[in-house]
Amino acid sequence: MAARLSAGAATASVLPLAVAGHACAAAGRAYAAKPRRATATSADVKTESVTGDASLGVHAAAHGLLYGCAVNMNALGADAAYAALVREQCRIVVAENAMKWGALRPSAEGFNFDQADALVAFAESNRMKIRGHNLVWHQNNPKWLEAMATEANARELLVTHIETVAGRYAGRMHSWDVVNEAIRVEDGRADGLRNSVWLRLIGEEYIELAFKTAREADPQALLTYNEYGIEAETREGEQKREAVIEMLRRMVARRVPLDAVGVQSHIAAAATVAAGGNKSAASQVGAGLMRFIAAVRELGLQVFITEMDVNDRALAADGPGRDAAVATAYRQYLELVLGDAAVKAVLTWGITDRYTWLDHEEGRADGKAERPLLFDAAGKAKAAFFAVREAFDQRGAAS
Ligand code: 9MR
Repeated sequence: MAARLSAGAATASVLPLAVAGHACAAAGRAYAAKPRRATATSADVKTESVTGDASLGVHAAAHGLLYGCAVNMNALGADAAYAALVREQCRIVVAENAMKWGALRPSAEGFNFDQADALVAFAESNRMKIRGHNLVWHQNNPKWLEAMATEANARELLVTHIETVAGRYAGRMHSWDVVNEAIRVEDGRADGLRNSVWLRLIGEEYIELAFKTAREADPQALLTYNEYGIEAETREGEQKREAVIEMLRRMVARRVPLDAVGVQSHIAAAATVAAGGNKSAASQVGAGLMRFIAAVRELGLQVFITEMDVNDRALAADGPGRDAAVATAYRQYLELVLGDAAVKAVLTWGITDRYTWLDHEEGRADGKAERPLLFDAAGKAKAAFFAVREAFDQRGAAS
C-alpha cells in the first residue's frame, strides 16, 4: 500500500520537518524555498501592524492563497470586535456549525436557514468567498434523522437535503465540503469506509450520489472531500492516507465530480519546548503528508487546508514557551504543506482563542483555556499570527 502512495512523489520514506522542503522539490512541481526570515519576536508581536496590507488575507493573496477562518455565528452576532477581526483578516469564511444538518434541519419537514443566510450575507457584504461545510457527515445530524431514515428513504433524504442546501446558495459558494470524514480504518472494512448511517442505509455509493447531486445543484462550487487524521507521520496516519487516496482514485476513475481535498489539520504543539518531552505531533508531520498531497495533485485535484488549529494540551501552563510552541507548529506545518503548489487555501478553525471548539472538548489537564489560534482572547495578534503570515510570505513563485 505504501508503495502506491509514494509512486511519483518523494522517495524518502520519513523526513523530519527541517528537510521536508527537499522532498517537495523532488516531487518536481513544488515551489522553490525562499530564505527564511527571522522568527517574530515578542517585540514584533507588540508593535507590528496586523491590519490592512499587513493582514493575513492580503499576505496570503500575494502568494496565490486564500486565507480565512471558521466563523462562530453566535459570536458574530454578539461580539462586534470578533466580527471586525474576521472582516479584517479573512478573504474566505466557513460556518463552524451553521451549515450542518444539525443547524439546518430542526425537523424532517423543514429547513432553518437563519444562521447560514446570515453568514452568506456577512461574507458577501464584505466581498469574502464562502466555503460550505458540510452536506454529508456522520456527526451533528438531528435525532429525527437517525430515528426515521431507512434503507427505503435514505437516498431521497440525502438528495433532497443537498438539492435544497447547495441549490439555495448556487453560484455563490467557493466550495462545498460535500462529504466529510468518510474514512475510518478502525471500522474494519477493506476499503476503509466509516460505518456511518449513510453507509449502512445506502451503501458505498452514497458518496458518489452526494457529489453528483451537489454538482447538479451548484455547478460552480468546487466540490471537496474533507478529512482529518491524515497529517501525522504515524502508522494510523499512513493507513488513513492510503484509504483516502484509494477512495479518491476510485472516484476519479468513475468520473465522480470532485475538485479538491480538504486536509483539516487539527494538530498538536510540540511538547518539547515547555514540557520537556520529545514526542510532538507537529514534528511528526512530514513526508507522508507531502506524498499524499502530491498524489492528490497528480489526480488533478486542489488541496485546501480547511480547519487548522494547534492544540496546546501537552504544554506547561504558562510562560513564553507555550505560545511560542504553538507558533512553531503553525510555521513548520505551513512551510511544509505550502511547498506544494496544489495547496490553494488555508483556513483556521476559528481565529481567536476566545472562541475555540477545543475548550468544549477534553481540554487541558490543568483546566486552563486552550490557546490554539492566531489572536488571543482579547483580540491581540499572537506569535502564531506572525508565524502564519511569514509562512505565507515564504511561499515562492510557482516553479
Ligand atoms: O467546532 C465544531 C464544534 O463546535 C461542533 O460541536 C462539532 C460537532 O458538530 O464540530 C466541530 O467542528 C468539526 C468540523 O465540523 C469537522 N472536523 C472536526 C471539527 C472539530 O471537531
